[in-house]
Amino acid sequence: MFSLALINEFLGQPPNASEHGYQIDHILEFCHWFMGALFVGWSAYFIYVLIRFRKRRHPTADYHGVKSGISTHLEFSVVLIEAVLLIGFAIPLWAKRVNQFPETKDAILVHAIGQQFNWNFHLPGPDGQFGRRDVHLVTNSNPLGLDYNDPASKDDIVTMNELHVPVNRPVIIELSSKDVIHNFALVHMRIAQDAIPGSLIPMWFKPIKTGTYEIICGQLCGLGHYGMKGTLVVDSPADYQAWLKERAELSGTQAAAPAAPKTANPSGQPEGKPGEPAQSPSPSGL
Ligand SMILES: [Cu+2]
Repeated sequence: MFSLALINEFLGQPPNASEHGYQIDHILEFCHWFMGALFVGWSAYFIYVLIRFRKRRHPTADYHGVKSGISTHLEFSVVLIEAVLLIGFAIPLWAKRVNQFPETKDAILVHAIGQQFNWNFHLPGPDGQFGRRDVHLVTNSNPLGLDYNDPASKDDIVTMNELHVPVNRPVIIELSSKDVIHNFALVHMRIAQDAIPGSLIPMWFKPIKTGTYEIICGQLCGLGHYGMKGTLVVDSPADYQAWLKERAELSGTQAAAPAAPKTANPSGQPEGKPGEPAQSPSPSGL
């Protein structure tokens, strides 16, 4: 098992920090070893054929070829192993990730909204309710269009490129985008998901190690794509509470300043759907 783990490290995979990540790593390890064996096997066979059927030894071509069925058996075995990997391991693992979500009462709920070229995070604050968002309220200082006249918004926490979560608690992220397709990738958590304008896509993971990890955009989304990075901080429960308190105080002062004028929005949608393009603040990560 130890030597198996080495191939992931050798190929540059950062250490896993999520509960389910070990399952992903095992599949990756097996695939890497299997592909390595295929590479060595096919390469050796190629060299053997080059020597065995060289022109000097066979000045005239043999139009009947080799009659042995060994290559058919070999190819069938490869197809069989690949089918077992896909149907027996990869699809069930994927299905578990997308079908078996944790109870929302046990989980940390976060909205993540991609935009060229930043990740915005919206947390519901102590009341557990996400405030109303409206695309018409989007400004440079209010990138999510949070409606501060909505009582549920008062304690909401909005951050850019920085997300804190507590260790050993499931985190459910509802993902969307304000402009183009991005990809919210947490490599250390072994999880990635496209953020698509007009869609709200859930994903989840459970961090098991405290630390600071990178959030990247895994989808080429424009000229500043390379700079679309954020930080995921997995805190101890006490540190997480301290961060929440600090952010809640900050957002309280933001909410107190009536920066957002009330606009006519008869639809009263609970959340601004990010389908319409909104003006983006200048990219800070560049
Ligand atoms: Cu992006």
